[in-house]
Amino acid sequence: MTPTSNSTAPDRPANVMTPPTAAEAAELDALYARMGAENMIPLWTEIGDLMPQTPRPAAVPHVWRWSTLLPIAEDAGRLVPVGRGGERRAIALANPGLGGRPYATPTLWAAIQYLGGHEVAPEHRHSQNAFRFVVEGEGVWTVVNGDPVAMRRGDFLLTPGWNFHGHHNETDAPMAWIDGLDIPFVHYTDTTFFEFGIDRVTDEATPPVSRSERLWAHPGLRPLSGLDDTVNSPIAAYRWEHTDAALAEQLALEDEGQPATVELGHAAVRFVNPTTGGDVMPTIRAEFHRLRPGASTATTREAASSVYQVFDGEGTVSLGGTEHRVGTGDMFVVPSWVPFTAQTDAGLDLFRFGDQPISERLGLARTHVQRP
Ligand code: GTQ
Ligand code: FE2
Repeated sequence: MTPTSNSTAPDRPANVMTPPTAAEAAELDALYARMGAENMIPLWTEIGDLMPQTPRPAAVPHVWRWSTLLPIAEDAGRLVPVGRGGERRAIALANPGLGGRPYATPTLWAAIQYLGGHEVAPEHRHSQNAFRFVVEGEGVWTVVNGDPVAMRRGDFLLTPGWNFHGHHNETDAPMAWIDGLDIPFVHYTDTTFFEFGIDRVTDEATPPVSRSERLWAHPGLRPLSGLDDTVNSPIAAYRWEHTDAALAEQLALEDEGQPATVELGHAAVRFVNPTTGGDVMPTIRAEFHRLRPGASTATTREAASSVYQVFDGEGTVSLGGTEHRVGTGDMFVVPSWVPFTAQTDAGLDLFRFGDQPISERLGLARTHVQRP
């Protein structure tokens, strides 16, 4: 390994050095050979890659169309059984910059999961935090720690780490949804544990509302039996009717001249843990954004990565300066520090999740907002 001067640090000034003599060059080569033999690497050959002035993600912006994702999931539904071993018929969105790993970003897994009529995905538990988001369909109950949670369009459902969970489809019709997990982060930190549960789900009842929601999902009301803060939100399902109403009211208040939106024509909410007011889980942030017809967002860069799914409407997103038309179900990735803008003529509802809680908790968060 012979370093060429500054080849990995193009944005730094070149070191001013007198060129080595032939004898010094030979000594240097020998020194680098010794380092290599002793499993040592000098900082000065690596610094441009390890410590650039701003993030240089390997992950790239990328769009996956729902019209591509769903038929592939449907064919997997015909050809691939779901059950113990493979555990889930989930197909990951693999970022083309991440070397063929099933990772949407360096920290986040995003997948489409498919469960045919009357199929059961058996219970298991793992360290990884997970959520589900439903862009269309219903009829599956996810059973989290023995609590059956109905899944319907627009719902955001939590499966925090180490809770047993399985899914069962009570209808004749198949259902697809998206999963988000911190699989890459947990893999990188070597903190993964996994256990099988029973081969079906512990409670096959199909209540419209989970026990968790009956206890926790009343606005502003905390049960006195639950006064200890928990790192994960105790709310198993954030229902679409609440999300939709919250967004609609922000825009209605804006129409009435009240300050309510995050920027003009842009309503937004964050899903939060009611015990802390912070993010729903320690590694994953989730939000819902609504742009009214004709609205556009500021251009934002964050030292964190995000995945979006269009829930409704149509619009144009700009990812690192490249524009993409997106519509219902389409998914896209915004890697760290890539400028992101959204604009819509028809109106656009966006579900978004990201790893911001990690950088924020560790003091690494940075955001740059540029208004036109
Ligand atoms: O539904 O339990 O997409 O464990 C990846 C891992 C879904 C799940 C995924 C999982 C699950
Ligand atoms: Fe799981």
